[in-house]
Amino acid sequence: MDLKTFAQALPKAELHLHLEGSFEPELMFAIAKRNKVEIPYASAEDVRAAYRFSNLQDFLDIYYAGASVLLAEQDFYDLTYAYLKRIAADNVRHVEVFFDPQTHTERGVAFSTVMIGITKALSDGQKDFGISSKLILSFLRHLSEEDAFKTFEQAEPYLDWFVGVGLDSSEKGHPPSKFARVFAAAREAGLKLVAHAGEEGPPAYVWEALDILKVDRIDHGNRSLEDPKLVERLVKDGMTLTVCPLSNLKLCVVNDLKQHPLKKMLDLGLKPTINSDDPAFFGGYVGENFAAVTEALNLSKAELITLAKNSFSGSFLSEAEKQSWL
Ligand code: ES4
Ligand code: ZN
Repeated sequence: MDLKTFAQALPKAELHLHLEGSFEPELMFAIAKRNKVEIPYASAEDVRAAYRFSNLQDFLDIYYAGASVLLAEQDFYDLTYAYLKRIAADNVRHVEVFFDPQTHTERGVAFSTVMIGITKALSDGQKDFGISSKLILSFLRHLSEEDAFKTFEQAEPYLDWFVGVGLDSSEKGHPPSKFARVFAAAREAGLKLVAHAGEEGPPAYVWEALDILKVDRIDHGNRSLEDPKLVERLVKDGMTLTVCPLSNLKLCVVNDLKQHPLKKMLDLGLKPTINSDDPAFFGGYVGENFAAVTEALNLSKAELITLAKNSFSGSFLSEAEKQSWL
């Protein structure tokens, strides 16, 4: 068996996936049509042709525009179910997915509509594909902390429906410390905490995520490698990094996958995992991310096994559930 086939067949978890980023153009068109919403493209191919980004913000502008066709519970269900159906083929057995409620509530969609549509699909995904799942409510960091607090209040009746909170969207100029109080409130409520940090932002943002937000995982974390003291800290804490290779390539965080820091992270004793981030926009689901780095970085069988194990050990499954995969 070649290494790419081996990687594809490994049981794995995905820990960094934005549901809105799994919105394939064909489904976008179908939902736009049934909701009678106009989109400024003639075809799915046209949409794909627009997916050329030179940085995170370029992508986010198109990502929010695409998400604007999502209105009804069925739309959120279809989006989520399509993702689960697709990743069953990559032998993904567990997922911890982000959703961005503010992207929808800002447009007048009820919080409950988003929540119910997504969770019904997650439950059917468990039944139909045997994929277990957890949901992470992600705050948009370009909006205010007050806005994040409002979202957290709307989420309070649903505290049992999600495992934790995250922080995404435009990183530069929006340091983790901006959300210190709302993360403290989430921690008080017993939730897990994660934050995007060190994707485009400096190592200082990773330090803030650790020391001020007190996160349980770092999403991306690439730029941590610029600071040896930070690397030392992340190793000492056994901190999981949810790394997204094809995303990094598409958003020009790296210029070439051969220069991707994933292998260096493994060599330094860090705990990276491989994830797709926004697969419909970045050219591949988790299986394609595994295949791409296996080739570009010449990963060994042992490294692939470590990466798959990291995905379960870094998850928010119970210790007993983790052990069943390790
Ligand atoms: C995102 Cl790649 C990335 N970075 C930050 N926020 C995001 N939301 C969706 N994808
Ligand atoms: Zn992300």
